[in-house]
Amino acid sequence: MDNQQIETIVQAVLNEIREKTDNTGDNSALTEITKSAQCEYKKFPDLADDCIKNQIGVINSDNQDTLKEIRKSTLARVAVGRSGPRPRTLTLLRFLADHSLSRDTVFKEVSEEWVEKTGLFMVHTQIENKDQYLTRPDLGRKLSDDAKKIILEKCKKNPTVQIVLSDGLSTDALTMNFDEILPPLINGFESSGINIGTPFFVKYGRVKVEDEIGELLEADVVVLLIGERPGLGQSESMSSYMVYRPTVAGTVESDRTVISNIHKLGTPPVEASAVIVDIVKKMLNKKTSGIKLTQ
Ligand code: B12
Repeated sequence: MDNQQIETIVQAVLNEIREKTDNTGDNSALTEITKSAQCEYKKFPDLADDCIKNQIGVINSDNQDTLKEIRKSTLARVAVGRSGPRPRTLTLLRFLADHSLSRDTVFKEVSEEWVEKTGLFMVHTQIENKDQYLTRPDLGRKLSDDAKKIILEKCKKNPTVQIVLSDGLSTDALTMNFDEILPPLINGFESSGINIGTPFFVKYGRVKVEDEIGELLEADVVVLLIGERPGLGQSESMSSYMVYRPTVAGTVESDRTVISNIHKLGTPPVEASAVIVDIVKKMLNKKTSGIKLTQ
């Protein structure tokens, strides 16, 4: 469904509500919606309000408290009720709102101004634009020739840990978590006496690009902070993919260790940075990563 169609549906629903209100002289339709969402009455409820997000739509249930507990325990669309065999309008609108957020964060570009503000330098993979990023994951796993040159020019060689950031599949994951993940991560490594390389940003990156970077810089461990494929209701989630002495030809997926779900409602970024430092120390100690680290 494209944005135009979503907007048409939203407008139609709002018009219908307005009509009912005007014709009957009361606000019963709106009251019903906000009541079912257990929200304070508002003429046009904001779909981003917590009370709308956490609505219990099952009316007259025997056990509202249990439903509330279930609802609180997950972002999944449970206990939203129904209207006959269909979802309620409010549930559908929330679904569409979450869907748009997820789509937006995949398609959004990380701006050059943002990168400049962070003080990082930026390199590109072999991808030229977002469409190509989504259709050619293989090119997102390789650095462009320019990128290789810039990295060799600007980065410290042979670091113990090389930190790399990338937009991946969620621009918001990077921009929303950045301030709370990179500084504590650097502090954590520094206070453990670990020699860190020069952190930088890879535009249009895929996970495997970390292997080429590690090989190029001869790093002991590469920590890649990258935007995850967004889910419905969570579009700011970041992952950390960590690997010991990676090489393009030799590293396989099971050599990586991953922490996912890094965002304010999952593993908060500050907490994640402490976990990453611990894992990296273990990697350096055992001289391995991924499945072998757990054996
Ligand atoms: C897409 C996805 C997959 C796809 C990857 C296909 C692809 N080419 O993208 C498929 C279905 C193959 C997959 C398989 C697995 N996945 Co998966 N996957 C995801 C998902 C939904 C998104 C990942 C993402 O956005 N990556 C970022 C983009 C930019 O990366 P990319 O370069 O395009 O793709 C790479 C990564 O996705 C990576 N990857 C994907 N899953 C996993 C899991 C592990 C352990 C590792 C090391 C790497 C890895 O492999 C891709 C190729 O390099 C996450 C959930 C999440 N919220 O992150 C779970 C997630 C990362 N997967 C998970 C798991 C457990 C697995 C499997 C081990 C499941 C299994 N038992 O077989 C396998 C391992 C596959 C592997 N690569 O080694 C867990 C990891 C938990 C953890 N902390 O260890 C997650 C967090 C889901 C979860 N909540 O349980 N996965």
